[in-house]
Amino acid sequence: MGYIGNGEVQLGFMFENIVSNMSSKIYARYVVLASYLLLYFLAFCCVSLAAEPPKPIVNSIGMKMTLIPAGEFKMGSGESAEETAKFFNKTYAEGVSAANFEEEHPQHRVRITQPFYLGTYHVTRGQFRRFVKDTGYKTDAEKGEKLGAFGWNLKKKDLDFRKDYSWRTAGFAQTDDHPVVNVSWNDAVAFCRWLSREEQKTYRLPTEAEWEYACRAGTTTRYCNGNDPEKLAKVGNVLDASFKATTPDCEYAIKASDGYVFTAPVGSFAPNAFGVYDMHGNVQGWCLDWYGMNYYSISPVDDPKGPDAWYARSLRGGSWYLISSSSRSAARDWKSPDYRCCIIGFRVARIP
Ligand SMILES: [Ca+2]
Repeated sequence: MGYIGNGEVQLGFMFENIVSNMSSKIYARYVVLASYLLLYFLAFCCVSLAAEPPKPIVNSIGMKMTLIPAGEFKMGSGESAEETAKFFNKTYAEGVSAANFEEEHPQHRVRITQPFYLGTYHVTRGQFRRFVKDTGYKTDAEKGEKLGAFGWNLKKKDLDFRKDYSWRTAGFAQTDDHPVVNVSWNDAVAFCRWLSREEQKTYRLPTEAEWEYACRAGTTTRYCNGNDPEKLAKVGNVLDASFKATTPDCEYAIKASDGYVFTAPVGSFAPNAFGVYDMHGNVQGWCLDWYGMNYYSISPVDDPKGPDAWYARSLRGGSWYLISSSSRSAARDWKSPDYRCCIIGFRVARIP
């Protein structure tokens, strides 16, 4: 309609123009709305993909292994040793000093350069039994001059070293789905060697850096689910109200209940963002490294493996028996490679 001059035609033109403009605006709104919906859909897909960790693979002995992507993180505590001591003394009367936490400093950049598989759960008694049955292996608790391990003494209501304690019996009930305990670092390494032979793959203990990276799963807080120790009961089996109910003298337990006094079957709690379970509590896990008190000051950025030698190996993760400051992502511990206790187990890493 290019003609202007006739009123009727002009009105018609105006009407058509208005309708055309309205149609264009409505059309434009639909286009904008559709674009938004598409963007929301794409964003939802991306978030879903990001939030959904890859499904674990299952190895030849039925052990689930979760792929941990390569990446970078800050290793060590984000709060000062003094702040950590102050918080846990004030909240749980833990009676710890800042010196207990200095080895988590300085917080430093670490890069895990290659993806690796990590046991989705701790190695279970059932899996360890298979290794023993297949090889006739005797653990450190079952051989040598000093037989035995630290198990639970029901009368004393405390840990006790006894000759008859080993991975087979720890002084409390365990099924084959519970994490194996009373295994030394030597025993854990023997298990990895056996599994490597069986599958012609490289199985080993995770390094401390790999452990903390997998535990944090992108978080920078005390625990993989925040800073509040009371929320530990959602992600792990720690020193809690269930324990305190049987041992009223225990002053340090969190007030929340995780439902377990001793060990829990593996995978009983919520996983972290990588899809790994029980990184806080249940049992401490052996790491590959020799322990280094001052190692964080000299640690390389790429794939740190700990000092060349010391007399103790690294432990991570806290346990059903330890105070909640010990279950933090940054918390470090160590014991000699032949040490065995009913609060210590392990999980394995596999090089893809
Ligand atoms: Ca507990």
